[in-house]
Parts: sequence; C-alpha cells; structure tokens
Amino acid sequence: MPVTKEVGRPGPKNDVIGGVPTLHYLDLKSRGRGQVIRLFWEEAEIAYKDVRYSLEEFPEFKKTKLGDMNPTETVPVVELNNIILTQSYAILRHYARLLDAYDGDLLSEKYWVDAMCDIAIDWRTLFALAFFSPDSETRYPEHKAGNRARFLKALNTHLRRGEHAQGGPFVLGKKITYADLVIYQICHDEQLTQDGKGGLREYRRLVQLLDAVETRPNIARFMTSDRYLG
Ligand SMILES: N[C@@H](CCC(=O)N[C@@H](CS)C(=O)NCC(=O)O)C(=O)O
Repeated sequence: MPVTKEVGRPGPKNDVIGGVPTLHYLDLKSRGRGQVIRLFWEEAEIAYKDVRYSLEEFPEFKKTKLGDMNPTETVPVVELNNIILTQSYAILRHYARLLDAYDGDLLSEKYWVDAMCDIAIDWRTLFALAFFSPDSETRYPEHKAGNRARFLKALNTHLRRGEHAQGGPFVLGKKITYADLVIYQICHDEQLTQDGKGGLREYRRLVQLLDAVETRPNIARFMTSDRYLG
C-alpha cells in the first residue's frame, strides 16, 4: 500500500488555497516531477499530505485509482476538496496564481518565468528518456555530453542576459519564482547540486541561482530534515 504522511501544520497559506492538498507521486526519494511540487509547498509553508507509491505497486494503482483520477495515468496528481489537478507545471502555475506570488507581477515577468520553466521541462524530458532507457549505459553519458550541456549553457546565458534576471540571484532577480524551483530540481536530479556543484564551474550564474534556492530558510530547513531523502 502507498505510504501516506502528513507534512507540516496547516497555516494561513492553506486557508488561501482552500485546505490541505494531497500529492500522489512515486517513491523516488526526493526526486522527480512530483518533488518540485513538494519543494514549492515547503517554500510557501503549505501543509500537505504526501502519498508515495512504490515502483512495484504503481502499475496496479495506475489501472485503478490513479487512472480514474488522471486519464493520462501519470503522476503527480493533486487532490483538494474533490478537485483533481494533473500536469506538474500547470499545478505549480495554478498555486502561484492562487498565492499571487512566485510568478512575477508584470506580464513580461510572467512570460519570462514560464519560458525559463519550459526550458527546464524540455531538459527533464530528455533526461528521463536517457536515464531510464534500457540502454542508459550509453544513452545517459551521451545525454550528459550533448543535451544536458546544451541546456546548462542556455539557462546560464539566459540568466546572464535576461532583462528581468539582472542582479540575480533568481530568474526574476531578487524575487524567487516557481521556475527557480523547477530549475533547481532538474539540476538536483541530474546530480549537479551535490558534490560542491563541481560539474557546474562553467555556469556561474546558474550556480548563483541554485545556491540562493538552497539558502531559502524553508528550503534549507527541508533539505536538512528527515523529509529530504536524497
Ligand atoms: N507532463 C506530465 C508528465 C507526467 C509523467 O510522465 N510522470 C511520470 C513520473 S515523473 C509517470 O507518471 N511515469 C509513469 C508512467 O508513465 O507510467 C507532468 O508534468 O505531470
């Protein structure tokens, strides 16, 4: 059976979003598309219920409960007050709008935040294809030298040049957004935030963003808690 944990105490932000949401996701330690939603809720002080499905039990639930909730039969799925939300990045954008935070104020800022997130989405798709491929022994190293290097360079260049990113450390300068968390999580899952970020020496502006995410008080507390599973 999936393991369910209640995380945090419901506070004012839960009132804003209408209660305590439930996340259904795979038990992939602190990794994957669902983890970004957990990270967002940790940052925003939203208490949540965390339901984790092991890789062994997922196929069964995909055909039943999860498939009923989500026609694409994928996770993450979020439930709150009998409303089901699917598609991880649409979920993050929805919560940013509900909180009126984490996605900028000006329309041009919102565009920029969405665009930076979309680059990380494209990167994650290629990462997952290579990493989980039956030929991962050859495909993942190819991905690291090819697509991954291309996305790192693109994100770093955008962050250096982008009008709204000037002064850093985040995608929107001083304001943290959901896109910072999405970028953080793909770098984390590619094992680039660990080991002193040694693989990111060429991407100093990106490292500035990652360091700033890690030192947000709520994120730092999470990363050093027993909820962070690596
Ligand atoms: N675009 C979707 C992709 C969802 C997705 O592919 N989820 C993966 C886990 S990260 C999944 O459910 N894989 C299992 C499967 O497809 O059977 C999203 O962002 O939510």
